Amino acid sequence: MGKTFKKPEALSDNHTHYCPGCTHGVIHRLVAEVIDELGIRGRTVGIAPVGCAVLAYNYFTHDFQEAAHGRAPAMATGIKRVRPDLIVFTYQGDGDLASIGMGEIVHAANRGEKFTTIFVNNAIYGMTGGQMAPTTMPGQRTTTSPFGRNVEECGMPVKMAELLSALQTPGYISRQSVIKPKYIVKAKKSIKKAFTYQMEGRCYSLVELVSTCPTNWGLTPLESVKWSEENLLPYYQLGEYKTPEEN
Ligand SMILES: Cc1ncc(C[n+]2csc(CCOP(=O)(O)OP(=O)(O)O)c2C)c(N)n1
Ligand code: SF4
Repeated sequence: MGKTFKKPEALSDNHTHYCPGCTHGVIHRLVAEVIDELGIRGRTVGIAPVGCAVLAYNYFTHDFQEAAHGRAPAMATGIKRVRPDLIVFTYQGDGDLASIGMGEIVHAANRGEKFTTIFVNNAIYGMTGGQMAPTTMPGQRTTTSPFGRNVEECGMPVKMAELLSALQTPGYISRQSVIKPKYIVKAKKSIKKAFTYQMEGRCYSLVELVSTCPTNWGLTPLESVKWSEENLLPYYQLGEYKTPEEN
């Protein structure tokens, strides 16, 4: 009997190190499916972040580089400028991209660097044990905000898709989610669009993906989906925030 469901060629056979209910694996699969469908595996380079996805290079069968914390956009800029024929993407968490790497991502997007960013927003620092991130929700308890995020002291959570889409330089900026199948279908379409714009040499592209971190949220995988849908999605509204056609 033929296989009806198989692993994309862009994904390796390695066993995952991600926690049960973590959406990093779902996002890896979506990226790999898009790479297969676009036929670009032989010329794709991913840039791994510092964060739980630091080991992303173990899961993809195309080339990968590792960047210092938050510096993936600088590495992607260098690779893409030297080899514009390559398809380059950074894979970054919210601690990596919106905290230590905030300057890097804003300037790369503003320069209109022609690579793609996959931005995983799980509202917390996962790898280091659950500290508050720029994206942590008001009142959300973390190891560094044990009484909940205090917006008087820390401000409101940073909305990266909105912030980057305010730049005048043409780009593709979208926010999707991967917590349920109905969101995953749209997320994949957006990731494919982002890579396609890059293939056409059009613009910088970023897809933010509202995710989960059951381990550091202290919830079960199912509770995490519910918490994400009830607390993150009303604040981090899904949709396409900027398209190159609008510019
Ligand atoms: C220069 C530097 N500062 C701090 C750290 C510690 N550190 C490692 S991962 C991380 C945060 C990761 O969080 P996020 O980017 O949200 O990814 P997640 O683990 O949630 O996927 C931090 C602060 C580091 N490795 N290097
Ligand atoms: S700590 Fe959180 S982000 Fe990291 S693998 Fe576990 S669930 Fe995923």
